[in-house]
Amino acid sequence: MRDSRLWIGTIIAAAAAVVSCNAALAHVTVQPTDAPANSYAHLVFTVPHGCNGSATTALRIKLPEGILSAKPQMKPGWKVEIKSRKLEAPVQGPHGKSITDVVDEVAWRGGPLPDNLYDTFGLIVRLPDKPGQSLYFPVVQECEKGVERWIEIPSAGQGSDKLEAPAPVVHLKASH
Ligand SMILES: [Cu+2]
Repeated sequence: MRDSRLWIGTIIAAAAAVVSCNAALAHVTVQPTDAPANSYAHLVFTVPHGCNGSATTALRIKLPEGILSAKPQMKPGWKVEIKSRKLEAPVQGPHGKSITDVVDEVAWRGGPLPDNLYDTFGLIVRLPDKPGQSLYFPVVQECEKGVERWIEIPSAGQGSDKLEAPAPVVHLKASH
């Protein structure tokens, strides 16, 4: 009894997700969703569809506070832009050197990536030493026609699954 109700709930939730996502398969997401704090992580952002059927021509990712180094993947057919910002005060980096500037935003421009194909965009980052913290990576997807903003951040106690266009998120685990 309980199982069948759960199952129906899942179907309703899935149907709602499809509607709120313009009949899309999925959102722009990041893998892994959990990673050890204070470590290097290879993040992979997946773009599963265009903007309402229109091909993707750019993916811009805003990096959250606390990431001291970031390196985007080189992708044939895409130009990479790296915008940095100055820190208010220098901080000590992982290798003991002083860091004054960090990557603020990364953008890949090119493609176009057709709506019926997917692609992935990689980023190697140094994750902050903040176990338990959730790091949100707001993403703007630009298309030949239109734009999708994956920038919603859930309020406390709310799940990302309730949002129409959630920002990809990485949860920091205790480091070993
Ligand atoms: Cu979607």
